[in-house]
Order: sequence, then structure tokens, then C-alpha cells
Amino acid sequence: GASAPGTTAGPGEPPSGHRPAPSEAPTWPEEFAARYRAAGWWRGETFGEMLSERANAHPDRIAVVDPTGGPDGGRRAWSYGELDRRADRMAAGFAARGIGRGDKVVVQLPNTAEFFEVVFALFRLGALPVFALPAHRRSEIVYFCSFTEAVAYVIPAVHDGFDYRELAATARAEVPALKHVFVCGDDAGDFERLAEVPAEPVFLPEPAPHELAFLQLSGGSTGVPKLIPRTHDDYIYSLRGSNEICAVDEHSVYLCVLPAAHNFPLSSPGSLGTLYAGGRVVLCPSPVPDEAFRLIESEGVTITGVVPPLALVWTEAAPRSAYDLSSLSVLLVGGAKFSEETARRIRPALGCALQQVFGMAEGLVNYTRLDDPNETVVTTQGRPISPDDEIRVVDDEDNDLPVGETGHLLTRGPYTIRGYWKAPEHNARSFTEDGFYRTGDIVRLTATGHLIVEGRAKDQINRGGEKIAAEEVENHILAHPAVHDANVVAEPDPYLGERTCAYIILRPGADPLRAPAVKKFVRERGLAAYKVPDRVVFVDVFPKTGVGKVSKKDLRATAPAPATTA
Ligand code: OOB
Repeated sequence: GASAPGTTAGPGEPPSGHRPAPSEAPTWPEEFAARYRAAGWWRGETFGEMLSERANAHPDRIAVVDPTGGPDGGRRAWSYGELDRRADRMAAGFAARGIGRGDKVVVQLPNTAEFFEVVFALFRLGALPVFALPAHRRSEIVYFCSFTEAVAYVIPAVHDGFDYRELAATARAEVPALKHVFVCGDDAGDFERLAEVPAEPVFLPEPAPHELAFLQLSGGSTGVPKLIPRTHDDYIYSLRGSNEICAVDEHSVYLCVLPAAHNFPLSSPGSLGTLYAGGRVVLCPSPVPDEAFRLIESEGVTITGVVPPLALVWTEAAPRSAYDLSSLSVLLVGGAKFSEETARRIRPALGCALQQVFGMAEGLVNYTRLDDPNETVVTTQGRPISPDDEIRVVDDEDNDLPVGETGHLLTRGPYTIRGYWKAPEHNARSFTEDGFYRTGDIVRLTATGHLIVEGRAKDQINRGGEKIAAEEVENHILAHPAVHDANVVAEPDPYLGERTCAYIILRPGADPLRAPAVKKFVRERGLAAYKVPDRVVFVDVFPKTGVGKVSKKDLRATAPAPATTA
């Protein structure tokens, strides 16, 4: 831990000498920060205080419901008072183990109540959660732990048949800085049980609102994932804005269906938005319709968010389901392009309003509004949260295009980062000199200011909302001794929207390699399962562009002969 700042500053100004080093996390220039404060977007709130305030105002109101987290797998509900006490006690226990301000803690928990206990404890300490997804494996986890020099890693014992304690043993062996592994569950193996950490609350100086609250993961398009530094001020503004747009208030019951740590279910308006509003978060252990619909009925869920493939499954299941879904008033769909055809089916099938969400962990989030005409809701991906979100649609040379023309989306605003964490070279490419983030998305603006996503310029596959950086997967394939060269591209999938296809050129004279062996190889290198190529195709040459570079565009257009596929 570190000591509290001793500097003085004017009202509303951050104490000087208290800014993160520029190389760690580029931040907003002071003129922008001042403007965002003056406009009332940044109100000087922190997550720690936010929870205490809600707990003081309505201690007995239910904050979090974990349907299977109780003893014997039964229902467990924590009030705001209880969540607040638990966060205090967990923070004290972490502090007693030397975890403090500025320390990084990789959090890889499934949708359980402890996720909130841990995360709010870290917020209180000023320690930064690094949000891993349950699907991440050795390759990702070792990278997050070593790159952030994490001091602790929080895991379930076993989840979905996978033993995270083995993963933790590897991470500990490979990352010397990683001192603690906390296991949520009864059998911690060689590590410490999370349930044994809590201690008598101690006084902890709260972090400042302009400081980093956590590191979120980027979908990425590079060899290793980039980390996204978000502050209390900027993230809480995105929650407040989202709540207003999605009509989330103290009566709202949000069903957290997607992995809780992802930016969409976390903040759009998500579980944190719902807690900000004093509403109730219900954790969904599985997104299958039967499970989710049962919870919608029994918990009176009013709002939830899903990715397009799930929206399709739910739309098909709902008319045949015996569960009463009438409490559901809003379904948010985002993370990947939602087809107009399925969008039109939402209200008839589920009896609720649709809001499309086009967001990114780097910041900018667009929503269709509840009072938008239906045509706008089903044909656009919404418009930004904030009047101070600046949107530019540009050509390949960064020239602004007239409204209605398709081009690259650049954005800047009160909750969009000015740079990734510890990535100066990448930042020089991903941000303009004046701080616009190059989203890598190809969009078109309508006359009403709504955005339509037309495509993508970044080298990424969007597999039903799960983002895969082509280069990351290619690097793993290239490690195989029989592989001469590899290119990973998206191909259409009727359910996921896109899936991955790896095109491989073998080394001359190498032992013949078959598709299943490539998938197995990549999996055994510890890559998350969703990044393992869906299909592998062996070719003799790659199509080239005029200047002799591999043309992924032409590769994507390749219709592989069935005989060479798997
Ligand atoms: C959300 O966040 P990320 O960081 O996993 O992915 C961001 C990228 C966007 O740049 C875009 O390429 C794609 O995901 N995307 C969409 C989309 N929503 C996201 N593409 C087309 N249509 C949409 N509606 O995915 C995310 C974060 C917050 C809220 C919602 C989604």
C-alpha cells in the first residue's frame, strides 16, 4: 500500500503530484478534465463511497442475488448493508496481507456474489482489479499477471469443469511478483480460501475520484491483449448516463447473464449501474433460456443485456416457454452487429423493448433510446451517451467525411480513455495526436446522429461478441514446428455472426499436419477455448495485395474446398 496524498489543491481539482505517470496511463489534459467537471459529468464520486452511501440510505434493500451461491447451492441474497460490510471486511483482510493502493489483482470469478465483494473491497483499497474472463487460460492469465505485476489472483476452485487451482499454480510458478492466490470455494488446495480473508474493518484512506479504479481488457487486435485504465470519475459517469438512457432506477432488477467482468454487463448499465441506482442485481449462472427465463420469472427481472446470438436463441425459445416473462421491460443487445431481422422479432417474442448497444471497453457507448421510433431501434446501433462524446467519421487519411458516408469511427469524450495502460507505441497508433481513439470500427452516421456499424478495419474476429485478435492466435499457430506461415480471419457463421478460420502454409517437407492437431496444439498452449480456430485450412500460398502483403480481404473471400477443411 501507499500513503495518503499530502498535497493541497483547489476545489474540484485533483491534487498535483497525484497523477499516474504518463507512461503508465495517459490521461485527459487538464482543460478537458476541467470541462467535464464543470459540465457535471465528473462529480468526484468513487465506487467505495458509492456503496457506503447506498448502504446508509437503504441498508436492508437487496443488492445482489446469487441463485446458486448459498449453502447447498441454494439462493443467497445480500442487502446493501451486507455487501457494504463484506466489502469493508474483505478490504481489511486484503490490507492485512499487504495489498494496497495501486496494487493489481487479477480477478477471474464467474457470476457469483463474491465477485462484487472482492471488487468493492479492491475499490476501497485503491487496489486495481484486472478483469479476466472465466474462459481465459494459461496464456492470457500468465500474461495479465506478469504484465501488471499483479500481487494477487482471485479464482473459483472449479468452474464449468475446469480446475482454476492448477492454472493458479502455473501462474505462481511463472510470475514471481504474484504473492497471493485466493480461492472462492471450499477446497483451496495449496492456496488460501477467500472466505478466510475477511477481518475486522480498519480505516482505509479512499482513493481519489480521478485515480484509476481498475484495468479492463480490450478485445484487441494485437499479439497480446491491451489493458484499459478506467477512473472512478469517468466510469461512474458512464453508469449514470446509461441509467438515465435505460430508465434504470431503484426498482430495477438487472439480470447479469454475460460474464460479470465484461464491460457490457458491468456498466451498460449493467450490475454497477444498477447498484449505483440502488436497484437489484441477479446473477445468472448460465445463459440458456430455461435458466435465464426461470430467474426472470422468479426474481421479477426488469432489464438484462445479451449478445446477438443469445438474443436469437431467447427469441426462438420464448414463445414455447412456460415461464412468465412479463416483468422484463428492456432487453439490451450489443457486443456485435445485431441483424435487423432478429431485432424486429424481439418485442413480439419477448414482450419487451429492445435497446441496441454499441459499446467498447475503451469507453464510448451508444444506445438506441427508449423513445426512438421502432425503425431507428431495429436499424441503428444507437447514439452516444454524452453530449460531450465527440464523433468523427473519417477516410483512410483522417479527413472528415460528410454525414451519411461510411468511414472510420474516431471518438473522444468524458469516459473514453486517452491511451492504453503501459503501451506508448501502440497508443501512438491507436489515438490521434489530439486524443481521439481509433475504434477500428467502420460506421455511418444518420441524420438523427445515430450510428450504423458497417464493418471493421481492425484485425479482429468478433465471434458472437467475443473478440479475438488475429495476431494473437497466429502467433500461437506459428509456434508449431510444421507451420511455415498462418493467417487467421473471420468467416460468416449463421449463429455467431462470425467464426474464425486459420489458413496455414506448412513447411516444405514437414510431417503432414491435420486440422484437429492444430486446434489441440493451440489449446495446449493455454489459449482460451473461444480463440481456438473453428476451422483450419491448409493452402500453398496466400493471396497478396498489390504491394505484396497478405490480403486478408481476399482470404476472407476464399471459399475453401470442403476436402481441405475440418
Ligand atoms: C463491447 O465491448 P468490447 O470492448 O468487447 O468490444 C468493442 C467492439 C467495438 O469496437 C465493435 O467492434 C464491437 O465490439 N461492437 C459492436 C457492437 N457492440 C460492440 N459491433 C456492432 N454492433 C454492436 N452493437 O462489446 C461492449 C461494451 C459495452 C457495451 C456493449 C458492448
